[in-house]
Amino acid sequence: MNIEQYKLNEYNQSALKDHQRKFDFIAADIKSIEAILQKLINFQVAIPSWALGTGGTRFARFAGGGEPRSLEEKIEDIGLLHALNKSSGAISLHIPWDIPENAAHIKTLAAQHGLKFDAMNSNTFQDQPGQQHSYKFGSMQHVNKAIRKQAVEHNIEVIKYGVELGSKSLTVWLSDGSCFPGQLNFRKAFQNTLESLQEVYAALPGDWKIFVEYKAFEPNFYSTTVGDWGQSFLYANKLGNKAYTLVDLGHHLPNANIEQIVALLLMEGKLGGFHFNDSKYGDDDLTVGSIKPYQLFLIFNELVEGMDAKGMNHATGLGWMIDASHNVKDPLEDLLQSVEAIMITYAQALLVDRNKLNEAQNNNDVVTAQEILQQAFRTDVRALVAEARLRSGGALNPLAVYRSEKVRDNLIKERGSKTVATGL
Ligand code: LRH
Ligand code: MN
Repeated sequence: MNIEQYKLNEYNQSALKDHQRKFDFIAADIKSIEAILQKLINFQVAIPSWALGTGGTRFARFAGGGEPRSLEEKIEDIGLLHALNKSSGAISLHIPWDIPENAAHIKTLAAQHGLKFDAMNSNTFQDQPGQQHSYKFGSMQHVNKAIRKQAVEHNIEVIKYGVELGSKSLTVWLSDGSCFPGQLNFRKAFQNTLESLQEVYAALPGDWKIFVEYKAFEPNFYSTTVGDWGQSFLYANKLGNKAYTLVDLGHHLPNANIEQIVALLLMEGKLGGFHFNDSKYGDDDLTVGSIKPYQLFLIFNELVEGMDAKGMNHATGLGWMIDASHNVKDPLEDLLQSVEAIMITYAQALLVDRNKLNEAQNNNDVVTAQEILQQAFRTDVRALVAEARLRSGGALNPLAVYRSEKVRDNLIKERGSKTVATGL
């Protein structure tokens, strides 16, 4: 379903006066307003192809209807998100859930929606129909060389699809691990996984990156072979300078200081990208900023500080991706909320007075340091983010337009109420 530009302009026109008042109010206090607006306009978040349908748990899945039945329809849905917020200009594909049968056609269709292909994702955490060897006891860690070989070949195949689509990176998340003490030799599992990743690394095109995604637990519940940032960092260092770590916010043990992890990985030049989501307990894959918005702000605060310290371009220096699953919300509304939360938090981090913060830190003035951070976090930057959208041709209020245009109802009319999208 498309939303015509003239329609967007009409919605914006009716909201313009109110927006202008709010924008003028916040702009009055911000010296580098144009530079900040340009950074927001340039910042694009990749949408996961596996999160356009209704998610579920082992207990139940409550289908929402109108779900995309093909990669083409997934590109249409992401194209609609991007038309509304002009900040969703990339897709992250998961193979084999979204194999581009005709890559040239898929690439053209995506380009027509202003979309690029971000990191490709391999899948050796499920057995596919007709697959020779099972990944029940792991893939790259497996004690059996033939199964490790199968996993390596799959990842090389995923790279091939990515090259055809213009992607420049591969994310490897391994569910490998163990459920009981004694089941696994940790050292051998590490060595097998490293050797397998080295074979995939050797197959990477010169200008590609590989992201090693870590996760504390699930689906294994005693050990995970890439279980935390330290292990991912170890692999990335041993693999080479095209290998980086990937931080999925939901993959940490409770109360982990993720902003400190991010600061150190960035300092070491080994932070490759993010899977943004939020969680209260485990890998809940909830809407970004819906549970711990201050933690997300502290993470973006470290990102802006660390990237500026290295002279990195905020928009292109790291892989910005969402990884979510929608059990009770309309997937597209949930993704609109997640992108909005990311843009708001990035804008707040850009408002932090770094010189004053540096001075307070050097004076061990703890109170002032906290006040400087919370001044930014407590600043309502929504009009700033809306202005960036307006200047990019997007909607001042994407969610309101999505609802007013009855997008989900139209998708159900077009696709039916029982369609099931591939993915989680
Ligand atoms: C694992 C994970 C990984 C994806 C999968 C869909 O929990 O975060 O990034 O492959 O979700
Ligand atoms: Mn993830």
